Amino acid sequence: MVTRFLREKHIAYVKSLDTRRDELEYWLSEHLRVSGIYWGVCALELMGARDALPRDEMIAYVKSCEHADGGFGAHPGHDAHILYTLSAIQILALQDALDEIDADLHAAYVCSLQDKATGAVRGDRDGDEFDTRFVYISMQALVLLGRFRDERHKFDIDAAVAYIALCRNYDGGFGMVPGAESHAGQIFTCLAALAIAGRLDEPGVVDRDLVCWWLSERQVPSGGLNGRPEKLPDTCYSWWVLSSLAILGRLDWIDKNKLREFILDAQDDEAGGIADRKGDVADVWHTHFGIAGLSLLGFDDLAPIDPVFCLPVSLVQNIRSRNKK
Ligand code: GRG
Repeated sequence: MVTRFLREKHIAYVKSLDTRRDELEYWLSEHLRVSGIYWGVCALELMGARDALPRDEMIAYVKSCEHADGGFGAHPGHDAHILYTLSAIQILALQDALDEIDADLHAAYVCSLQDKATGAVRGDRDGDEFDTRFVYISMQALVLLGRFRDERHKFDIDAAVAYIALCRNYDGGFGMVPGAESHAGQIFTCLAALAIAGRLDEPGVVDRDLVCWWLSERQVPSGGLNGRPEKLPDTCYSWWVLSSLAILGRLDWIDKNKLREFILDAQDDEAGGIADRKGDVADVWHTHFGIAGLSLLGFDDLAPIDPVFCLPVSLVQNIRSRNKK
């Protein structure tokens, strides 16, 4: 059983990811490369290793994924999608390089994806996939760009909140679209979107006791958290469940020490990185969300993370004070 946080190994693991170009996995993950960089860079920042990756090269790569009519793809030549647009903007924010892009261009792209009749947000211009993830992503992207509640960009916050309310279920949770099963990941996106909009207390939307009961029920005897009933625990829910509880001020509704044990035991004690659970192969997604969970729990001397933005608290504070000016 691994009982110590392996900081140096994880830093080395994240740094190694970009040098593995001879491995099949590197090429198989091209479709989500920009998000992979956000996960890696954010994890490094939480571990106090901001300079571990080459900044200029990273910024140039992100900009090579930019589309002239707004938005970012996952890799150069890939279509723009809201998922990668947020990751690109988050990386630039983490590198203090947001002034290298045209904020109005990307804010216009994000706003163009909202269906003003329902408040829902589609993932890309050509598709018809709507998902509560995209509502949250639009709001976070607009805040980072300094264009939230900006008269030049029409994002209908009331309609978005009404759409989220429609996605609420009888068990207090939220799903991907109206009528879809509650899932911890979607609960995070809905609560975080409501938090950004300042509407967590919207009448009839968030039943704090009920949803926090549902979330705390996600902890299984091993200490790990699952994303919905009867599913296996997975390190990434150390973020989706915990951040939701943190947004509602109920982090103490789970056993923190047992969860830490579960996350630490999923570490690869040779090559570094964290897996979904003990014995599985580590990857950058679980490494990031495992470390983000430990940060929320206040363990292992990690930089504090903001539960709404999934970015370091210090960065979110800077962005908020910049937006106030
Ligand atoms: C900036 C933190 C941040 C997020 C951006 C992408 C996104 C917005 C949110 C994703 C929320 C979400 C739905 C997370 C869950 C992802 C996941 C592990 C899905 C797996 O679902 P299943 O059904 O797995 O395959 P289970 O665990 O239910 O068996």
